[in-house]
Amino acid sequence: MPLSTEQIRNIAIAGHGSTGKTTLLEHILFQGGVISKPETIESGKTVSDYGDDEIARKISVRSSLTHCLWKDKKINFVDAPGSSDFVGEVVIALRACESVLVLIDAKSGVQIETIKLWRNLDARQKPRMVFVTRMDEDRASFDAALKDIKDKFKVSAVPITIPMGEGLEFGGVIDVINSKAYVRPASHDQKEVASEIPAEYKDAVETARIQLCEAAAEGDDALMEKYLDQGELSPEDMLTGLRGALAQAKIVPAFAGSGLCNSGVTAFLDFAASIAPSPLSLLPEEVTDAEGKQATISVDSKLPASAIVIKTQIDQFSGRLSFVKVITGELVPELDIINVRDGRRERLSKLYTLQGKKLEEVPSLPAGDIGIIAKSASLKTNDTVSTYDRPFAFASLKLPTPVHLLAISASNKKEEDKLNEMLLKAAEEDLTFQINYNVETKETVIAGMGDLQINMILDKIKNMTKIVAETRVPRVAYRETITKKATAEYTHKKQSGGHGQYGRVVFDLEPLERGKGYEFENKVFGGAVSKGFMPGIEKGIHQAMEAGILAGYPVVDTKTSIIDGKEHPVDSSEMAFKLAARGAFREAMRQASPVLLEPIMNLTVYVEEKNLGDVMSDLSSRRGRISGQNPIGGGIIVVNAQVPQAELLRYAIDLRSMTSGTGSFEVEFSHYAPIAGKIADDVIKAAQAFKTAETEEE
Ligand SMILES: Nc1nc2c(ncn2[C@@H]2O[C@H](COP(=O)(O)OP(=O)(O)OP(=O)(O)O)[C@@H](O)[C@H]2O)c(=O)[nH]1
Ligand SMILES: [Mg+2]
Repeated sequence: MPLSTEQIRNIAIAGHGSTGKTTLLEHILFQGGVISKPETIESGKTVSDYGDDEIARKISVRSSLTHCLWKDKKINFVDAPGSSDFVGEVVIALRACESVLVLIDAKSGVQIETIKLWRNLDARQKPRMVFVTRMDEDRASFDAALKDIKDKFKVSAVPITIPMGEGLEFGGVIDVINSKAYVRPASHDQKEVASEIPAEYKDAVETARIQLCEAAAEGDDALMEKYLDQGELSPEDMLTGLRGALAQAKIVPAFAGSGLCNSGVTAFLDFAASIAPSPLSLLPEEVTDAEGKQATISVDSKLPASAIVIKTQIDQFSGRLSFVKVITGELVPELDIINVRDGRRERLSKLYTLQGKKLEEVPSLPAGDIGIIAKSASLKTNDTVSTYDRPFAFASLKLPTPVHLLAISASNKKEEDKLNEMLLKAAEEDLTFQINYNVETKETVIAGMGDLQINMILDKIKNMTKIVAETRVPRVAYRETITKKATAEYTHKKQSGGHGQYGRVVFDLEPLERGKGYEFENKVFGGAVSKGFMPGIEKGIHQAMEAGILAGYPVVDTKTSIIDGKEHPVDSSEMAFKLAARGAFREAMRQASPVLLEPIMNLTVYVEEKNLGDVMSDLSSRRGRISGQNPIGGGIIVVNAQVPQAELLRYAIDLRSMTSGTGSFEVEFSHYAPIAGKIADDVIKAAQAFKTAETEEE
């Protein structure tokens, strides 16, 4: 029987780096009967971390899709990486899943990436559960972890399981709802089996049960009445209450366990299969139709088919894989769909699901499911595929803007094109990685979330193609402008023998407001220069503005008025006036007190309270102007500042080392501002040095 939407559960596994997400998932897949032997990160053979780069570095780099069947449900698990460099992959996992299992290390408690994740989940009103893992390790404490959650997030997580012993004494967990104990298996490759609750834990279970009943009744008036009347709730009532409260993200169920010991996995799966939100409980999706009108649409299997491409992976063996989340109807092989982005029609071929890297063909993908369309060259991440007569597009992934910029070139100049091609491919797979050519600085600039992500991309390219890339701090796109009005004249004259050249112009040059760019006015009276030469004159001004007289940066925000000039009946031409205009502009600029302008950025820094002082004094040493600092919960302060771009070129790395990896930031262009003194002199010197180097190379 094909799967129905009601049978599907999608759960993202996320949390701070190295908490044990991939290890827990491996044991979920083992307990769920997908694999017969669970592997470890150290063996490099886990289902989820299968990429060469993941195996080599022993970390997750990409979100991977797996699933298991449990109690007639198909539970899709999307295992997200924990490092902040791969936050784009976390966004993909959250887009695909109705609920999130947040992993917390029982020794370390809530860590910074988890705080950031939680904020993200709050913004999306995403239901979440927490799994306090690594209970087997020394100093592990379930209660301390729950207290940390309460302190940092101001919510009480309600235990669904409680541990039997902790740390080196950790002996397994008790499922409070179903009143079963699961003794920690003797080794991680043995299955968990249920047993009676040991007498010594009866009281603790009773306390946890009361807490659960209260949590279940809390959001449901009828249940609350029943609970107050009868003093307890049946397991069925408890499940109903918890299901409703979790779907609305009103409670946070908590589990204890250890991925590596295969402990606490069964109770979690039982809970997930019966209580985790189904796709039908998803908040309605926002859509935009062809006329730009906004609407919403909910997951519904009876409507025509529509799905969003949430991820593109170009796999060495399987080719191009488009991960889709089906929202309405059903995708089936041979279905004719429209790609809403360009209106192109396409016939689907086979459909798949994934277990890590292993493709498994499926007869259909129902509404709510996550699956794979393979080898479709035209599909891109964020595309909507649809069989609607009047198709609409789903909202795109909300990805952070890459903040770490590097100029890049191939060590071997002949490989430049191939390198660019590979970088473009990488950018297609990872939307938090971008590549652009900066015409002002004449550099190819790549942008990502951090060094780790960029190095992994470059390593992969090197492994596949042998191309070695060189990266360096990118040049800043300075500009030049003037600060006062000036008048200048220039005559271009070449009249020695044959057809000569003659043009003379007199210019007024004046500053314009910042951001106005360029204006030109013809103020010539009495036809001293004919109208026909004006286009040539404007071309000359443009040419002069491309490279200013201070350091060769583009000139902006000036108005040039031609007030007089002279032409020759035979020797004047468009070319002659172009050269005259260029000369006059440069001369006028020289007299108009030219200055350099530098880009100023709006910077938003997220930092833990304890690092605030360091971050603030560092910002002032970067010529930053701080405009605000506000606590946003979880001990995190947001600092807003305006800082010159030149001071932020290595900020992704510096902030990390200043805050032991806990700080993060966002940055966007604000405006151009003048610079003077030593700072300007240094820019001019650097530009001259660059020009000399360039000339020598030629
Ligand atoms: N003792 C113990 N070690 C664990 C447990 N879970 C994971 N580990 C170890 O912790 C390390 C990190 O585990 P991963 O499963 O890769 O953690 P992760 O959260 O998936 O890491 P990223 O995806 O890279 O963020 C590995 O060395 C695991 O063997 C656990 O329950 N107990
Ligand atoms: Mg992992």
